[in-house]
Amino acid sequence: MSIINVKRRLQNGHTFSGIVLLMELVFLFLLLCGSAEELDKNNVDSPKLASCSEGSIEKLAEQQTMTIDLPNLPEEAKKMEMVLIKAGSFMMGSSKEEPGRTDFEWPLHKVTITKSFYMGKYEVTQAQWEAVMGRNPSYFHGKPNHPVEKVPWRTCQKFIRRLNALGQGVFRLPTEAEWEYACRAGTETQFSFGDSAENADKYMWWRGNNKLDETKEVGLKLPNPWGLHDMHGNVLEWCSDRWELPYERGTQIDPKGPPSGFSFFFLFTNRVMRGGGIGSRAQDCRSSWRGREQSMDFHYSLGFRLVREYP
Ligand SMILES: [Ca+2]
Repeated sequence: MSIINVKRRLQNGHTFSGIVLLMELVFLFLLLCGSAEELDKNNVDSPKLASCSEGSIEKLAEQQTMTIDLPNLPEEAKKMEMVLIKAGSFMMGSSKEEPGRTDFEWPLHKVTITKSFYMGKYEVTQAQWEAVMGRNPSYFHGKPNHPVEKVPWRTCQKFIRRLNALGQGVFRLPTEAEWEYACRAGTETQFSFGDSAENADKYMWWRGNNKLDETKEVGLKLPNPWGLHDMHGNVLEWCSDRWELPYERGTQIDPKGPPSGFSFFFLFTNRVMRGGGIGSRAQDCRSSWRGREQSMDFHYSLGFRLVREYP
């Protein structure tokens, strides 16, 4: 780990356990004072996806992409674009023989996604966050088309509530299964661009091509087969699921993670993050890689992308 990396981690709380413990004590105080209801509003489980009737299926081909109109987004800023991801099945996780595999990855198993959904073509940018929230928390602030970072999972829920209030659809974080389904885009290789990291520079920002350990403008690298950019690398991406250790499991239908769970500090749940980031090794940007952070944690290489429910 480089000196600059260590310095940023100390500044930005990648493992700021002391601060988290203090915040959890504050949470406990609020809980005792009866204020937990407000916090519970942030603890949004994966909501049900919108149903997709047979009639509406016919419209899928006509609505492969859509652009979300954010009222306060500067004209020159990158628009919030969504790509239609059609329902289907895939093999989630990795085989035990896959190079670079970690014990946190799911064993290979079949997953069926029963409802089509829209996925963000890019990670949510600083300008998009600011248009909705009125401020920009990013460590690399002042770069409107870079991904927003330093956004705790819980604050992302606040962003999503405000976005939903604009009346342009129902937005949420992707489930871990939706994220991997969209990342793989029909592929079964280590990356959506193959098994070799030799081509990684064409498709992702990671430790190997980002010596300064800085985020990059979204969409500069080639997309995956379904048109999504930066699924591998740039910022790590929050998913809606609570963290759970992997185990052998049979076929899953729309898995959403465990209904409850607690972190080491017992109050704030660990949530799943995917895709690797600017400081990650290539193998930690593979489609099946998975990691976790506490829902109040934040980091300069941890952001998110959105799902918009279909239609
Ligand atoms: Ca990413």
